[in-house]
Amino acid sequence: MNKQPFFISTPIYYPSDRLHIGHAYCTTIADAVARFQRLAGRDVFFLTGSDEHGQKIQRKAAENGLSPIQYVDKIVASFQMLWEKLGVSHDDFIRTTEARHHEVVQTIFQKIFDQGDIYKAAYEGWYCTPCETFWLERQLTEGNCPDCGRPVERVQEESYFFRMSKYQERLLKHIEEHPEFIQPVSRRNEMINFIKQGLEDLCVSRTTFDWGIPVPFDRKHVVYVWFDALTNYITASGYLHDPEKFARYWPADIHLVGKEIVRFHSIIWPIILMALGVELPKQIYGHGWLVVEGDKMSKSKGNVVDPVLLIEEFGADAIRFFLLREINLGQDGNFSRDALIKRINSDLANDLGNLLHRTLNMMQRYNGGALGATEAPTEMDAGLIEMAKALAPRYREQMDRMEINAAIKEIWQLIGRANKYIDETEPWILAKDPAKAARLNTVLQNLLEVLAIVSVLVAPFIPTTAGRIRSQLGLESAVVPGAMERLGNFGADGQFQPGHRTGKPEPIFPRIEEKPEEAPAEKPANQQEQQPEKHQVAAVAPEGPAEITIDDFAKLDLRTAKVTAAEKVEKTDKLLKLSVDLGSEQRTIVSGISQYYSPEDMVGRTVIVIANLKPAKIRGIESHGMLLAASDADRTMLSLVTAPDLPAGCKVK
Ligand code: ME8
Repeated sequence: MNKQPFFISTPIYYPSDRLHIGHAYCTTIADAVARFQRLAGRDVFFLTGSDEHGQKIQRKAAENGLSPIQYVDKIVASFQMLWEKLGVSHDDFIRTTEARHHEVVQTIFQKIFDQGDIYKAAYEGWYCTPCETFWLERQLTEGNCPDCGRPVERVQEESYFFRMSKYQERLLKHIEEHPEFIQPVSRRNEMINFIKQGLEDLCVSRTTFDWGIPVPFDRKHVVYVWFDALTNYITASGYLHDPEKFARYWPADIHLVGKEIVRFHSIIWPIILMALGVELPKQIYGHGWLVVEGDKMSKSKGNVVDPVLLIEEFGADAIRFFLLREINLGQDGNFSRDALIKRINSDLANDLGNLLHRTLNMMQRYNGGALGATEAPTEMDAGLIEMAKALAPRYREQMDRMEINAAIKEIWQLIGRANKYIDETEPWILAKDPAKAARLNTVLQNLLEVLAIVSVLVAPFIPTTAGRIRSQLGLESAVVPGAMERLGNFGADGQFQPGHRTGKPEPIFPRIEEKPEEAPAEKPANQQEQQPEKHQVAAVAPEGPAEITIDDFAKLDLRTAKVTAAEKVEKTDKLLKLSVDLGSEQRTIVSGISQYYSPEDMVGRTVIVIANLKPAKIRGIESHGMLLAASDADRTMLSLVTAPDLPAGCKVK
């Protein structure tokens, strides 16, 4: 195999409780990086797993009336189910209770003991069980754990100690000589300061509980859970059991971890490896924390967000996209339902969804779904083509630097440019003139090329959607490993030749209605005619509206009208400005249907209009009348009421 190897890991999570959106955040980042590296042609080993030993787990199991293994089996199954639902593409899931891992931990503990770097002594100090961390008196903050702020417990036991102090200078030198070793740079500086204060030898065994890996030469002791947990990275990459695999993937390229455990990974772990004579990982990347509505998640605050429920409500790709797009990797980020819905609506339903829908709709309407003969591109196409060609290399650089949200922004700039290109090239006008058929097909071909590039580049972030886009484009749905290589070839691969058939346009991300309680800026229902962002036909409440008489109905002046021109209202997601012919007069109507109909879809349609609706100013445009449309309860589908066989101006009764 001559592909370059790439090894990325997540932390192995404690199965003390079900995972929340913060854990899903870390694993989603690692998954996006792993998928990107596969696209870039690397041979990826992506590892995640569970950290199952220690006092915290033993206590939790007891509280639940279960043995530790019964307890962790249940919770680990929920981890695996979550990763499957979230579309996580790990190559291995390591459980620290597996025999392969026990063997490695015992082997290395023995080796380090034999060489004199582990020794026995009395320990007296403090222990934070939630963090599974030893602290010295002077390190406590007002008597509590300096990391999580919770109370610590006094520990007095005979223990084995790991001679960390011996390796302090070597580690410092390594960090100083390898600026990429700890990232981002703020974490690196913190670690340098921490080490310079002096490293104490680390207590690496416990005797007051037994849920752990026994010390091989002294069975009263179990191995300290962090010594056990960190070792997972070499167990899974074959240190003891598969030397060929180990030679291939080790050292790891990135241990991705939350900022609170950078210290364990960039101090304890490298020193264990130095003691073993094993190369150090290339990088420890400390990502920021996800807070919820500005607040740290905690059970006591009742603000813990369950990723499974979110996935069930919005779909995995939407959640993945939000986490990857919204947050700068090294910094803390905020999760809010409101921001999630806004992001789905603006980027996925609107920008990406519309580009795909408009393009495929035009392919259907003008070409019956098959690309026709094209001609040479014009100057009008050059900007789009250049931008598309330049995207893949820029994206690759950003992804290599772990600037994930910047890479996503870059793709969306191309999507925005392509949407604008449709407005500039006006395919609906080209379609009216048979002499312009080749030009129309060139425009469509360019749009298909852009969408194909986008489908590859978004695959690390929204893998299911990428496949759906590709099948609608009439391409192989899977994005193949190494697919990035040819992306700068705009058009040269000839995947969209005359005769190429595209599929039926199907919405990839239905818009989500922002409920009034989530979007207080919205107006009350009795002002709906003034409220352009709402669809015209409200879903009928279960009890139904009040009865009306025929005279009430007669008050409505419903008429057929032909749409003569249509355009998007600038800086809005939902609005179209329509010019309609009512037979006797021309009107302008602003309608909130842009996520269902593109301007070119609208021109030529005969719709039903409430003609005697009081005019209203919508985004500065006087709108006179309203179109009738039907939609399902959650507004995933909306269809205009039309009268295709009638001329404009007919009365609807
Ligand atoms: O620390 N925001 O496991 P753990 C972002 N078993 N990320 C978060 C988060 C939040 N609010 N909350 C948790 C352990 N995480 C050890 C690791 S590795 C050898 C052993 C993520 O279950 C973040 O990546 O407490 C953090 O480092 C990890 O979950 C901690 O998971």
